[in-house]
Amino acid sequence: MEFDIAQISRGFMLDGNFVTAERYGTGHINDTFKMSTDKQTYILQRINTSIFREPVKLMENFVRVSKHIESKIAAEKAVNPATRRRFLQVMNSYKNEPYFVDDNGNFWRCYIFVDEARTYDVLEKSSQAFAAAKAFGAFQNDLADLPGRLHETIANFHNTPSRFADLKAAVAADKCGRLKDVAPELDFIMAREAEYSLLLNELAAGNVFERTTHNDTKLNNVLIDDVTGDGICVIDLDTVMPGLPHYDFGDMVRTGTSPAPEDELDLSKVGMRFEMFEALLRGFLSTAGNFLNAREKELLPFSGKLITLEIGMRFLTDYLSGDVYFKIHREKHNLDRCRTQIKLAQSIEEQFDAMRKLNDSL
Ligand code: ADP
Ligand code: GN1
Ligand code: MG
Repeated sequence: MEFDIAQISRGFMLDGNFVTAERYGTGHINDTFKMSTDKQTYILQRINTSIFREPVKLMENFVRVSKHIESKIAAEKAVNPATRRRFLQVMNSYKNEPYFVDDNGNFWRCYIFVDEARTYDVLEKSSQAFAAAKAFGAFQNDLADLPGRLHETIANFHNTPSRFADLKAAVAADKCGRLKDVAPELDFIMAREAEYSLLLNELAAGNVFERTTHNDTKLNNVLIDDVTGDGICVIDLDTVMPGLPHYDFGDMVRTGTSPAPEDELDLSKVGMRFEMFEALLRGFLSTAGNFLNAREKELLPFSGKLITLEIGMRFLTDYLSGDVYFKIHREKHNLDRCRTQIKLAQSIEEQFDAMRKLNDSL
């Protein structure tokens, strides 16, 4: 293994002694390990500090958020041990900090592994979509009264016009000579420019409101309980910061409705499954419905299309820039990812009237 995990584990105040560790999960940004001592299983992560430039502030957010959620759960059910599985319990280092810096300057964090639950890269049934969306809605609801404002861990993270400007800059630079591969994808994205500022215009007009949102609600960022099927714990808190509820709902539509993975090569398998959209909508509204205003609700179907296009343009930008942001595991991986997003956006457009009708009826 490229890191001495046993050594790193000794930087944290853990229960027991290190036994084993393995790489874990399919995230594109951090390095994640499942690690066991003789007493307890943990998740250990190396924070990607070329992306998250201020890891100390990031961990300050992380702890504030997880403690706030813990307090909500405690208020609800004081002594049920199962409640310990519903938020991330961060382990402190021997310096009493919620992170550990190794000899090479790497930032590590560690929290308790939630047993008997798992994440899904592709959802199998609509009850999982309902459960996941309900959990992400509850997450926003729980954080509605978080005192103060969180740090912005990545500026303009869901600013679609700014992401579009980044794409145009990558096109102009064509640093790797890859522009020739991407004409249809680029055309599709360019043709929809007028839509990219819609949510920000609504925000500026005071029709929708900034809240504390997760901002990376990929469906594999919620743990689904193996026994009950409930969305037990929202994870991957790096980008929890001020945002619009639509960023979260949109990313659920992007990642929860297609039957194929984000990097599927056979595009005929990619599309928006209406029953999954319906389950996401019903699940999200079951917990977020009471704090969203009428206009915010009305814009939920649109957010699915917008965030799908936004992430599609980020994959394309990274492909053109030489794969410097998202981890890739094969040649053209980012282009493949971009293509699924375009296919999905197309499928959303085709079903958009029905999506809107359903939304209006709820
Ligand atoms: P990334 O930022 O790389 O996506 P995540 O924090 O989402 O990293 O973790 C990667 C994967 O590890 C998740 O998709 C999930 O399967 C698993 N995981 C993360 N935290 C926990 C936890 N506390 N308990 C169990 N599994 C976890
Ligand atoms: C990244 O870390 P992960 O894999 O959950 C990215 C998201 C993208 C997603 C695309 C900090 O999420 O914004 O939507 O990949 N996270 C960051 O799969 O950029
Ligand atoms: Mg993740």
